[in-house]
Amino acid sequence: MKNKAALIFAIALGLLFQISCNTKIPTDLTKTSFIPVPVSVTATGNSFEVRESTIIFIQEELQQNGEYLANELNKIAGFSPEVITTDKLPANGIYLSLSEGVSDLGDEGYKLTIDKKLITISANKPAGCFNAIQTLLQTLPVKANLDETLEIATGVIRDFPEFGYRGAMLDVARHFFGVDDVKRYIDFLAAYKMNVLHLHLSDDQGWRIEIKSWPNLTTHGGSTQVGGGKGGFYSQEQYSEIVKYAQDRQIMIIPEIDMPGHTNAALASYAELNCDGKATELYTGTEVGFSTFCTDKEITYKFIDDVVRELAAITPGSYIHIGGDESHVTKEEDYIPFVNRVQKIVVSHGKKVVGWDEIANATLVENSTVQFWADVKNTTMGVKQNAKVIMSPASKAYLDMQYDSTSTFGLHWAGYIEVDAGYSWDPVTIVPGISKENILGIEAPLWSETVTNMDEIEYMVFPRLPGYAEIGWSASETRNWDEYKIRLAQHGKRFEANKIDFYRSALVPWE
Ligand code: TNX
Repeated sequence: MKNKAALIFAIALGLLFQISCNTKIPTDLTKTSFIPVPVSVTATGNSFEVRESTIIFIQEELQQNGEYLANELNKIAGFSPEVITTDKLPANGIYLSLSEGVSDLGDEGYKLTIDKKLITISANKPAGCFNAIQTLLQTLPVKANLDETLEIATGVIRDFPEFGYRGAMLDVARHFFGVDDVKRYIDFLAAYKMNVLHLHLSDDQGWRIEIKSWPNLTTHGGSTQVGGGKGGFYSQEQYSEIVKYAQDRQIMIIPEIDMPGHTNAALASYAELNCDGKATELYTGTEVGFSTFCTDKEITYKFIDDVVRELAAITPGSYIHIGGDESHVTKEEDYIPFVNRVQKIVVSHGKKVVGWDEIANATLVENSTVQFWADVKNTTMGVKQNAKVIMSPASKAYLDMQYDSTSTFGLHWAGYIEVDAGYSWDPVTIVPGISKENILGIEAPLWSETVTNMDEIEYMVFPRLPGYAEIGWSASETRNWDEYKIRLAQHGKRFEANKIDFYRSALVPWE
């Protein structure tokens, strides 16, 4: 009997101890593992508690942000705070505002002030407010236990990005990924304040966007993929749904139609696009550089004009990507006038051109952007023509490169990219002779020859993506692998809670 009482006492004590450990209240904001690391974090030693009764007050223009935050808090805590529009600073709750006094923080910067009773977000634009919300969410668990109180350490964060372009690419042509997968990919980007998703919509193996004036592109050209699966495509309606989902998360979609090479899916769908007038067979292999549009047929340009017109009409972002890479079977004397003419088509539909670095061999029109992936000479040539550059060095930023020789998926033609190598480079010094003013920012492309489903996407993307986000957001002098890997390790439990199938690199001290 006495023993039993002692046992109960011991269990009770143990429980109490566990509860008090679980509910340890955070009071030092500087201890939070933010990625990307903010410009400045100051702690004030107290804490704010998020409760069911916490109200989100918003200025009118921030409706979207307010609803997003309420929805995210619902996912974490199982309750959805009320969102109320007001112009007056409230005494309690969370207040999202577009205010003066932060003009030095730019379009995407923000000030986040956490006091005992009130959290205030001040930004110049909704994009800044959205970024502040991501910072705030990183102070909370991804999913709270029922008995847990949601406490946030108090303090002040001032923050703004180093580069305006922080992107990732998804190749939906080699393997097709449906709308829900793309939305999940967008959520990954949003969580780390990335603001561009480049969709590689066409290649030799598949055409993935409905073009109403050329319907065979998708019915035939979209009907397979690498390895011979059934492929797929987005209707224009589905594409618009993706665009809207991205827009609500401050992410711009850049659609790519790769040409004049990487075009077998189109060439198989329409015989008249081939120089010999014969449609090619569909292709399910992984070779590159064997296909080309017929650059001296007029119908080719009528086709491109139709495609770009329809695509521009459903793309609110300012860019159309024209590919231009690895056109090994297009003669140089054909490639250059082709790119020159296609740039004009894009501009005539009100969009700016982006192309892989090869397009710098042509005469670039004003506002064209060159995406560096492999060739320093091309990129330098682009800058000499006043083009801006997006940095996607294959040996550093390609999400389809294997981590090491034991990786199950991925390629290694540009080398292995362990998590430290993916993190430790500077976009400004990667191409000699160009400077920061020439660079829009960075993009990490995921090519999908070897990647067939969401789990495999996640394995290649995590944990490298947060590192690319930090390279785009945080100044190079503030970045240091030994310090970063500790913060990254803390995000392991966030990946787990989000059911992200990530690569547990031995270089990161996961908990
Ligand atoms: C090169 S990068 C390509 C793609 C491949 C990729 C595989 C670039 C502009 N072209 O067609 O998918 O390598 O890593």
